[in-house]
Amino acid sequence: MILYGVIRILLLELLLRPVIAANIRAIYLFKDVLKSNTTALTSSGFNALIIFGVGIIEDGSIMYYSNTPGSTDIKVASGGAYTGGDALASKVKSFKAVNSSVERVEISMNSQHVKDLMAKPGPGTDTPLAKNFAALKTAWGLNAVNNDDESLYDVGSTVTFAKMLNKIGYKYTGAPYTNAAFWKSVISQANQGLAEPNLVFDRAYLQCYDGGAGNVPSSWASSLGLKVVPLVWVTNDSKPSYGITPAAAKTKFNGWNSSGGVVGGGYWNDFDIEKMGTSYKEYGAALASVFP
Ligand SMILES: *[C@@H]1O[C@H](CO)[C@@H](O)[C@H](O)[C@H]1NC(C)=O
Ligand SMILES: *[C@@H]1O[C@H](CO)[C@@H](O)[C@H](O)[C@H]1NC(C)=O
Ligand SMILES: *[C@@H]1O[C@H](CO)[C@@H](O)[C@H](O)[C@H]1NC(C)=O
Ligand SMILES: CC(=O)N[C@H]1CO[C@H](CO)[C@@H](O)[C@@H]1O
Repeated sequence: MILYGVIRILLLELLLRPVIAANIRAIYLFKDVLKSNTTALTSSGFNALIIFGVGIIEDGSIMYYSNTPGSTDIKVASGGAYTGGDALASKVKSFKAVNSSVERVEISMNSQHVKDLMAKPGPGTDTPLAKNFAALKTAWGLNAVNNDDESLYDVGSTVTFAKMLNKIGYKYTGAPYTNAAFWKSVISQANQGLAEPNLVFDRAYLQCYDGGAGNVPSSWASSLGLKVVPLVWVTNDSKPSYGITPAAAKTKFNGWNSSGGVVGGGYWNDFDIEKMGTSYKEYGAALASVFP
């Protein structure tokens, strides 16, 4: 009896552990990471931070574009080396410091120059582009590259790029708001023949605000063949009608959780929380209550 009980508990633990560990609590960092509140970001229960505003230029160098008044654009990797400076490197690395809730840091970019560079010089790991991504990964302690493509939608070069990044240790993720057919193709081709934990494309952060306001996470999960992480936009003065309070976010996350097809939730974005003087703690708690 006792042995049976122990085995049952062990089995239950094994069954539940992956589910519990899989809950994602994400926030996009729109504000310059050197200016945002790191203490709040790492102590409010978020386990995934996604740094917005990274981009590739023609020669394969990588930029961190400023979206914050008073900040300047910084070339963070070039010629196969990290060029972003020590302050930025220690800041990004500190996101996963001891006692931080953060387990994963991603950089988010659009598709600029990806198609050209995948054609020439190609996806080799000895190209300037690949070496730059490898150098940035080491300097910042990165886990994944997030594709925020909202215009090009070229399946072939996107899959080639995702596989190149995976060879140098990155996971690949997306931030869809529309064009499910594109994302479905990218996900199935990038992950062909692979299963967890070896997926190349392992997360879809689904925009459920602005152009994606009508998105239904459970339907997207079925279309993509991958559970999704629905995103809402925090209270803001840019497009106020899409902003929601922590209480309203919790209600949305609860509803989506009941319908299935989700593995967590997240927010667009930290800049608005600080600008509007709302609370990281409250937004974090809303997520944690639905996705512990
Ligand atoms: C940053 O966040 C912490 C914890 O939430 C808070 O105590 C602190 O006042 C904030 N700092 C600034 C400059 O807003
Ligand atoms: C981490 O948290 C524990 C418990 O609160 C504390 O004792 C320890 O000093 C913290 N470590 C760091 C590096 O902040
Ligand atoms: C979220 O959905 C799962 C699966 O249906 C369920 O077990 C869990 O209780 C739900 N969470 C909340 C907070 O309702
Ligand atoms: C729905 C919502 O809370 N939107 C807010 C976004 O930010 C502006 C500026 O404070 C508010 O007026 C809106 O109510």
